[in-house]
Amino acid sequence: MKKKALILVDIQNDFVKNGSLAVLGGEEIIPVVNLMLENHHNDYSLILETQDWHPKNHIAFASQHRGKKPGDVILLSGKPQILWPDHCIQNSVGAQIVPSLSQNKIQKIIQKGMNPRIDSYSAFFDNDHTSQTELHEFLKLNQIKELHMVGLAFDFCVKFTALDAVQLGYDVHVFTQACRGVYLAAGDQKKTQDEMIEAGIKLI
Ligand code: VGL
Ligand code: ZN
Repeated sequence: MKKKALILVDIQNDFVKNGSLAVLGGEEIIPVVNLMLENHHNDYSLILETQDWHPKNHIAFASQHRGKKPGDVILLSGKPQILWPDHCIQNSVGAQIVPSLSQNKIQKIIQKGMNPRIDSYSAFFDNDHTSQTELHEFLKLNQIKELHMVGLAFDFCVKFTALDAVQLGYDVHVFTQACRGVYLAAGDQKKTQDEMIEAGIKLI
């Protein structure tokens, strides 16, 4: 049997109702994830949570750019970067894991987005792929071959974490009932799903 890990992506106060970057219906995934944790925790060798964890001067915040607002796009080293409202600032309430999530089964938290100069949607690599978190090493150490993912936001951190995971050789399954997306443009949900399926990610 392949060893499996469950990764809960960015289930943090700022991404649910009343959060600064609230994802529509983000809080609806909490009971679904809690049920998975309750009923299926024995299927997993590891259960991890990722945490967006930005310094307050992060370059992806619109507040750091004169005359820019959330949703605007700038070029960073020639690559488009969407600007966001300030969110998940280190040690703030908004950065905390949503308190109604059952956290007693979570064995490790992987933080990301700490470098103020570059964004990091994926829990494996920064967006320019030059530096990586401890996630891959930790999964290798535990001989994990299969990853199941849930969380926020489907079209950003879940997507890029899943895409990197496939690239790294994991068998990746995403439970869409326990995900919600930002969907900046009409059709983004379908586009994200197609992209993930094309990459070999299994959508459940
Ligand atoms: C996320 C935008 C900015 C996410 C994080 O968790 O999907 N999205 N930072
Ligand atoms: Zn962020």
